[in-house]
Amino acid sequence: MQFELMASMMCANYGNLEKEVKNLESGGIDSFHIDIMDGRYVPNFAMSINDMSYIASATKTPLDVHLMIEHPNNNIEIFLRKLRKKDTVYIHPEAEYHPSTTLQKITNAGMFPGIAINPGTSIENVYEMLRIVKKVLVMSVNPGNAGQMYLPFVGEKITTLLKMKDEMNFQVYWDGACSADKIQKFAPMGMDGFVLGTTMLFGKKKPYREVIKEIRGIQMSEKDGK
Ligand code: S6P
Ligand code: MG
Repeated sequence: MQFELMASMMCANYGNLEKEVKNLESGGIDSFHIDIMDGRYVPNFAMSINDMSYIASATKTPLDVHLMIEHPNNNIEIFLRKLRKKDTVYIHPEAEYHPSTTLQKITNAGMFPGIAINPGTSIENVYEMLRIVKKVLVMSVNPGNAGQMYLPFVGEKITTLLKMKDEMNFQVYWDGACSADKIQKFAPMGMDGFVLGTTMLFGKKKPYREVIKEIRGIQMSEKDGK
């Protein structure tokens, strides 16, 4: 069973971002999750375009850019210019008049197009976009902050998406309050990856390598049926 692990960089220590990036990279993280917020679409400001550009320049590991901004179509080129072909850009369809136009821009620039689905948004609302995206980021907390509680009603939507993904050709990723029990339950069902924040990865007083190895160990226990 294979699944990707992404580090939610808004939870990193900005006192030494270079060291954080290197330690996460050598610890075996699969990508860097970059939460960009505008203080309007969500009531917070997290990472900036400068943080994103710095991380893109400091590592060859893919970036997973989660845009929590209104009308990204107005200025998405600013982000796309700084990214590489292997990077992913997620938009929130509710934040855009014509989300498929914005997704097309991401595709044309050579990045993987994705949508983020809020806890309160149904699959039916985004159904047509599932045909054109490569990745779906399911929010299991309301967008805007790290360190929130998992919203259990989202589980049913995730289960449905996992049943649809092969036929419609997209991958499904988890964002928000990811814990061991969630990986244990949803990875065997076909979840492609998990964003790790304060719940599992940051502030653990253990090297990232050790934490990531333990998380990958969850996969082994499942496989071995222990
Ligand atoms: C929330 C954001 C997420 C968080 C992540 C943090 O708006 O999109 O990526 O950074 O959920 O993880 P945790 O374990 O602190 O909830
Ligand atoms: Mg995020």
